[in-house]
Amino acid sequence: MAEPAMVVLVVALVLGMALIAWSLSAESGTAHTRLVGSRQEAYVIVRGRYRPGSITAWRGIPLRLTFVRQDEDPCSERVIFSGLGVDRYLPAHAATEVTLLPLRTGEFLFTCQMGMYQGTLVVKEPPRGLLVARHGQAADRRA
Ligand SMILES: [Cu+2]
Repeated sequence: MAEPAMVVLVVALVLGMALIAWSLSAESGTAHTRLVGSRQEAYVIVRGRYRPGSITAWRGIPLRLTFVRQDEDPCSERVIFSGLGVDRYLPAHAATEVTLLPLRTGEFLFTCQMGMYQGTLVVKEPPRGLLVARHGQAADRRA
């Protein structure tokens, strides 16, 4: 094979693999919550599964998860965090906010009522410099 053709082939292969890796991470990847004022928030798309499938959050900061249900599968009409005592109805084609205060670090499974849709909430200790007020009060970022 001529050298330029080889280069084109290698570049195409690398781009193809990068594209596959990117689409896989977008499909079932991990997301971290965003700090917005005194809370942290994240969005979860409910369509055939939960996307992202894993959400990392800080302990001790009120957390708002917005579930955007884009399917009509009866399977997905509830989301249950059995370890956190949360069980919510998710209307189809609507966004439903679930607010909770993660007080313990660890991994908390969230599922549909039959356990076919599965996601994980990973609660971590916030880093130094991130002041965490107790009892769901405002959290503040310190320099
Ligand atoms: Cu289900």
